[in-house]
Amino acid sequence: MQAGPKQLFSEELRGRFGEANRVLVLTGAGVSAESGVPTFRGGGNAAVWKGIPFEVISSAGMLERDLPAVWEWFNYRRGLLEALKPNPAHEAIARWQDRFSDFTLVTQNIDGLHQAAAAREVIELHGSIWRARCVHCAAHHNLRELRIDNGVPACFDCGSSMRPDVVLFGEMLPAGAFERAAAKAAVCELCFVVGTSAVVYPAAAIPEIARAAGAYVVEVNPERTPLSELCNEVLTGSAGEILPLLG
Ligand code: BV8
Ligand code: ZN
Repeated sequence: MQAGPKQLFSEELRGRFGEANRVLVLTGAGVSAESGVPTFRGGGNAAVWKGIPFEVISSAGMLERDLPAVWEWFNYRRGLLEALKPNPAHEAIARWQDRFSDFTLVTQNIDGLHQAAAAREVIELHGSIWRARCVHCAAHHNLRELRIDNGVPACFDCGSSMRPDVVLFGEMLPAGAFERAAAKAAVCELCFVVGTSAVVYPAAAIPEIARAAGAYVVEVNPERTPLSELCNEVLTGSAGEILPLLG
């Protein structure tokens, strides 16, 4: 049944939102959709770039085979992001960090839009498109300051190739990132899963951990996902419209 905005949330969710201390939000590409960032899945679309499916171009294997092509793909996406701004969903989530005494924001996104909306602490499970790192030494470089439009940049410190500081398919997540998110999921009272198709692991395990530990899990997405069944409540619609209504 289609509910108007007033009935969109259950009384149960309103009550829990008003009383919770420990809240965790997991976001995916859909939270940035209303800023103009293309999603990867959903809406029947599968992202393809120059004929290459994104799960291939964004993979550890491609990095080994063709690092210049991987840079070209991320330069293209960084170029699209440059002009984009956070939307009301990012802004609502940033407000929540001051509303709840123990608030954790975990994102699969690499776009930096949560930080642009003034989110202070973000667990970035898949890295950031705004950083490069050296394949050899520990050096990291800020790509907001350093323009890289062509070719493979060399590390300032050791001269080796740099790569985008993102987690590609087949790569491990940054040390400790999943563990920190999982630990918070295991103790949160309320867990929001916003704008993710919930098919990429281990990120999709975060709400599963929360649910198994007894949290109230709420999905915000215009489409159903493999996670929908497990959720206590599914809010069907766009994040930019729904989240500001909560608070
Ligand atoms: C790893 C960065 C260990 C790069 C990305 C089975 C079990 C466990 C793992 C696997 C498995 N099979 C395969 C794996 C491995 C693989 C995986 O999960 N594959 C899946 C696809 C089956 N995982 C990995 O490789 C991970 N590493 O497992 O390490 C290991 C390593 C080596 C050897 C052994 C073990 C690393 C995964 C990291 C991938 N990196 N990003 C880049 O961006 O190019 S993934 C990519 O998908 C995105 O960046 C994003 O981070 C991620 C998830 O996508 P979503 O955010 O969910 O976005 P999506 O487009 O899918 O969905 C958008 C949703 O928004 C839709 O539901 C839509 O309806 C909704 N929406 C639209 N508009 C709105 C909206 N919602 C709200 N409001 C709106 N307005
Ligand atoms: Zn180096």
